[in-house]
Amino acid sequence: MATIDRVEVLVTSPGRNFVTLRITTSDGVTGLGDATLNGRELAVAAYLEEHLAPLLIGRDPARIEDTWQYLYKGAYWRRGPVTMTAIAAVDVALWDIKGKVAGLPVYQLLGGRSRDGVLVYCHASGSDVESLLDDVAAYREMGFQAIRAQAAVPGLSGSYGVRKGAFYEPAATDRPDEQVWSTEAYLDFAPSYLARVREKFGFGIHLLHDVHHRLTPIEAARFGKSVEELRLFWMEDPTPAENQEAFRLIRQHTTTPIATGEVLNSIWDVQTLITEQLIDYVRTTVVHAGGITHLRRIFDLAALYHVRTGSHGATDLSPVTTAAAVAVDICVPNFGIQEHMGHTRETYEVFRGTPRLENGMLYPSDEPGLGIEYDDEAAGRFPYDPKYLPVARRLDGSLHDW
Ligand code: KDG
Ligand code: MG
Repeated sequence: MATIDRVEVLVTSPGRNFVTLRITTSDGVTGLGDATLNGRELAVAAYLEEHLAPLLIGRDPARIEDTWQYLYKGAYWRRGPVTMTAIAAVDVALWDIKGKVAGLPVYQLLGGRSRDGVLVYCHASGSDVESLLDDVAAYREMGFQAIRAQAAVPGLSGSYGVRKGAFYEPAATDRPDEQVWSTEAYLDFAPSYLARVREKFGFGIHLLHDVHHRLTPIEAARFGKSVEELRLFWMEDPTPAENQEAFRLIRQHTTTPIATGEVLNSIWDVQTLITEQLIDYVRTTVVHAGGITHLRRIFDLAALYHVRTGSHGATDLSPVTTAAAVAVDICVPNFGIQEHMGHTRETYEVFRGTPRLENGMLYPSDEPGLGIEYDDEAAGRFPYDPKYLPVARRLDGSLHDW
């Protein structure tokens, strides 16, 4: 029997920070898992290095489920982003190894394709409505069929999702950026620019919008109602989801589809949302929700309640997560859509072999495992660069949800 011989935690910053776990077996097979938790990277790196690596040495790499249970139940302190990201990294690395040992891509181990490709949505944004419309046009030109639209609210520095430069980079050094937010200004403005996108591009594209946890349930209900005629694919994170029951109120008032879950980490965090059919899309991801093993459990529960998948896929999730996400997405019967922002050229120098993007669809690699190689030499050129996500403050100076 092969055993786990080596566990390495690799931290690099090719355009932004990534933490990667690499497990090597006594047969010399390596597996990769993403362990990136944006703005809190080193907490997961330490969890892996100090607490999980010593437990993994000598274990059978083939026992993925048992290892998952061992790390989850063995912690005693359950759930939470740091723990679930660390467990996810181990889980994904072990699936990568299993695929390489079997000589099969991971999606074949999960049951094989249920569809030809994975529909993705990209991010269009603008500092004003005209530049948002130009950006949507550019993404249409590139072949995307589903587009998230975000524009800066006039007079506010804190509009979520507006890209600066080539890549949206929500992080600053030293201290978090302090941004200004007004719910009233947003609610007055956002429906009008979404309407402009529909006017210009019609209903032939899927149109998405991320509220980014900024509204109370009743405000979210009002927003959802005001954009019903625009037939959004979804409104994302209309209200913070720690309080799952809050979504009942939104649901009672609007038929605009609801997506949530990118900051949630376990099946228990989405249990009420799913079983009461309070959402339409669950956005938990491989990296922050316990890996392939746990995410499939969430998605299977969701399938029973007509909830489809819509996994988070921002740039702060590494190409290892993209590959693992696509392996799951291509298999599960209740797939909905996959977020895909892509990465910088430097990131692709470190992580080689990402899934193929064509006409707004991602296709998994047919290499054994996940098909991603980690280039140590390239990674060494990009040392860790501490960064924080921004915070948002209301006009009176009090903190709001960013
Ligand atoms: O690190 C935080 C980002 O991943 C998040 O703000 C991105 O909301 C996001 C999205 O939908 O991509
Ligand atoms: Mg989001």
